[in-house]
Amino acid sequence: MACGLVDQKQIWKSDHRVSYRSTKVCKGDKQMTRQKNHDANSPEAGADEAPQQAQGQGLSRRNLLVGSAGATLGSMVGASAAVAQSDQSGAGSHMRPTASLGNRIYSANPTHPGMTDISENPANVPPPITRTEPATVRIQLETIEIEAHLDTNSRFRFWTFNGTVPGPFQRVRVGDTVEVYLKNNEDSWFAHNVDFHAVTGPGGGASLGAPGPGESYSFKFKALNPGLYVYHCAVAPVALHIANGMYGLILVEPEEGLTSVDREFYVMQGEIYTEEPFGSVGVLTESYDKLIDERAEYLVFNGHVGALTDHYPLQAKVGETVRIYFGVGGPNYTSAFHVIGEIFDKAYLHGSLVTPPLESVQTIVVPPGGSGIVEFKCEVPGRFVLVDHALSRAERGLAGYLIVEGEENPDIFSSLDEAPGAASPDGQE
Ligand SMILES: [Cu+2]
Repeated sequence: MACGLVDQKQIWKSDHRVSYRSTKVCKGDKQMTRQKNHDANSPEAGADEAPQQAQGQGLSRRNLLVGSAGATLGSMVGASAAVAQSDQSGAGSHMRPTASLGNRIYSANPTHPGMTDISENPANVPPPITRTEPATVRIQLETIEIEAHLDTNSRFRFWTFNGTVPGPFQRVRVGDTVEVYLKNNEDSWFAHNVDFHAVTGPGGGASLGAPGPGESYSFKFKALNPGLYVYHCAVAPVALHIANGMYGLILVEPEEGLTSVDREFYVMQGEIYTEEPFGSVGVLTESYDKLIDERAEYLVFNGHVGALTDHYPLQAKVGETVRIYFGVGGPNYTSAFHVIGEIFDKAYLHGSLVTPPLESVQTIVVPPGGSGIVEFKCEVPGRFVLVDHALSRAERGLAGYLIVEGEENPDIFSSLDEAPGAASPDGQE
């Protein structure tokens, strides 16, 4: 089918009360039929017809609201995987599964066998820039819509840059000329583009194009200001494109670069709005009504529930320094980013690298479309939980782990209770 100007509202959901501008889209008719075929072809087609609350999940989560926050959050994610396990086996077991179970589930993608998981590995940060002169840097993005696991027991059609949420971390140097080449995958249903907050120019680059499926566009910009910036799709309705996963970070290094640290990580927070309640089973449907009412069902670090607990926990060793590049794709919720059991030795608020960092900070506030950089030294081993300290959101999926391995440091942290031979309270080795 040829590309044409199509009303997204009709394609995407015919009974919307709200109207928004038409957008150039190809293969519009294919989309309606594809959704049906897609479900019918799925091995889980029966379950897909009527997503339902996973039995026992609500109870499990309530029962876990005891003990330390770290134990609660950790158990919560384990419980989620346990529900999926019982759903698949019919055994009804609520035993805590191993992390490898989560990996296996997320790796099974019946509709896109070549794609295993949309979560971006937080360790995927390009190395620091060592050159001392400006250069021309090419950024290649492909917008890909892909159905993948949202939780261990549900799937969702994510909209992505390069197949991951968040999209790939970009690293340039102030003064660089950045060439952006964006291709929209031919199997997309919608038009997409990109707005880099690091751009000085209309729309951050989004005003220059909105390619339909199989189309491309490109632009260039000069990186004038150092800092950590969000990028996102800006095709209307922009909030929907962001909610479905179209966001990432670009770091513009200052001339002198950043201080050296042992580990750098890339973490982004987002909301997902589904018609079905949190914890439902099957292929979930996006909800425009909940989106405009800002009533998210899921909140996630790096794309899906469990991404930074089951799948890609951050890992470091005692004595190492850690830097986290943190951003909020949103589209709507401001984050109170906190790492339970750590203090940020330095916090570059709002991603500013020309303003001196705050020192010794517990929690940073990061608005949608904003960022923050935090640095700290890992003094003691253990499991440290990444959260938005608006902690109700942890019950909707928003948690990650930093696993620090190494020698205990009792001068800094130790129990005062004598408990020879007893396991540690949260089950860590
Ligand atoms: Cu988009």
